[in-house]
Amino acid sequence: MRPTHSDQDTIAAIATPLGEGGLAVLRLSGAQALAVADRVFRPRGRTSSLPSRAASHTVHYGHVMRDGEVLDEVLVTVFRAPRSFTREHTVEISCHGGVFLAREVLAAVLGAGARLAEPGEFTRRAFLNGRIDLAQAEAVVDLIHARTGLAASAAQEQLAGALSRQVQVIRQDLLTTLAHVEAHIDFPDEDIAPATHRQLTDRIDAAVGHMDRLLATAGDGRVLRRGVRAAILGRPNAGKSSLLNCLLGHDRAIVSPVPGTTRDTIEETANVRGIPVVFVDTAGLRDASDAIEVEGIRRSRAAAARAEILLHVIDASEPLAELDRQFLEEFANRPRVVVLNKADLGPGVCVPGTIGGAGPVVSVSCATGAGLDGVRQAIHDLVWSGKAGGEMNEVMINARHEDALRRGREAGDRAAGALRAGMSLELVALDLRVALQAVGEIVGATTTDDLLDVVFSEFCLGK
Ligand SMILES: Nc1nc2c(ncn2[C@@H]2O[C@H](COP(=O)(O)OP(=O)(O)OP(=O)(O)O)[C@@H](O)[C@H]2O)c(=O)[nH]1
Ligand SMILES: [Mg+2]
Repeated sequence: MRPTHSDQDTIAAIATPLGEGGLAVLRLSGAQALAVADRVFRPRGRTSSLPSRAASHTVHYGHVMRDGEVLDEVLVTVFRAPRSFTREHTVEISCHGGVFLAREVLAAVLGAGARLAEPGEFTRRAFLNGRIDLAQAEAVVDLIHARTGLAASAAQEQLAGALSRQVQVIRQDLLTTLAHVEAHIDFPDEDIAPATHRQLTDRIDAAVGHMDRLLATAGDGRVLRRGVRAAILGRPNAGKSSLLNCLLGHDRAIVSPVPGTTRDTIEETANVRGIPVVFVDTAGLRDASDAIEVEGIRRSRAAAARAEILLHVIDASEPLAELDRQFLEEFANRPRVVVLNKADLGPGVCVPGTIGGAGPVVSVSCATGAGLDGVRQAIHDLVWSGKAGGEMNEVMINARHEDALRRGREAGDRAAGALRAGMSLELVALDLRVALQAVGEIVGATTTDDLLDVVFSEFCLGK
């Protein structure tokens, strides 16, 4: 949401999650942050002082007061502009946790002249004041939402400017080319020398190639941000729920020797070698007569349709059933891991060599835990197989960047085509400007309020 108030206001919010924590941190930012803090804070002890008299990056012990009463015992940290996240005067008040107390301290601060911050408004100010660019602002959200170490480190790279630097290289190539093209438009009598002409098209091609390499990271970015869905399928009693529990490391689904135990789908996320994987346990697939089971089976087929990866669980202690053959064929072209379960019951009737089709086949025992690492490895390999590696690995674009890059790439391609075809330089310049505009949106060099609203609406309060 767009701040309905001015960007000049001094804003405050609780920056820690509301709940029964040991501490809560309240953040205050704006031109009046020190004055507002002065009004609620009474320093205690010789080394503490009022925020307005404090040096930057110092911590002060004292009390938050309201109506002459001590509200809480706190530590106040002072950051003087421009040496803060927002580049404004910033005060952080660490008070005791608990929903009630933190809210009381916030109320005191609001009563002293600050207004409640909108979601993402601190980060929005950091962007507006040139502290970070838009891609870095988005990385703050990614970092907060990261569910695995790998996702967090990718977000950290983006926050540190890895994506922004690549985007700047692309923009620089486009800008230099545009400057050349415009110079020739201004002097229409001079023909572009063949060597210069080649240089210009080469440079646009380089920018387009660079955009392609960034676009290729979109899939990886989606994996790390949203995770992948893996549906666990198979006949009743094959051990699907047991596999889910083993992969999660705790008993989430009910396991029983009665076929048809799981009737609804169960979802839960686990960290598989750095990839957030949403495992979906489903009802066993068979020709059921009971109406609830029929509905359960319909849901498991739907879960399979929505999943990026299928884990087909087969009870290897029994001969391969007709239905398993059917599934093996039906899902042959999907990214799939065939899990031969119950390996502890002996060599098994059904062994890896007998399973036709592509894709990994792993023997496991959910009873003993043997082979589970093989399942994790197979999932990992399916997700990352054939993906761009090397330096690009740390840069993973999101859906907004992807959209901007597609538009930028198209326009860049048109510009190169027009230049090669000897079309009017005005047309070339026009497409270069469109490309620049699109690529600039990624870092916020070219923005609109609407765009900022979309980006910052993802944020929670206090960020
Ligand atoms: N010996 C052995 N038994 C297993 C293994 N995995 C599962 N079981 C047993 O097989 C039975 C069925 O397991 P579940 O995990 O409930 O099977 P399911 O595929 O979820 O079954 P439905 O929900 O009914 O479709 C239970 O009695 C489990 O204890 C295994 O690796 N070895
Ligand atoms: Mg089950």
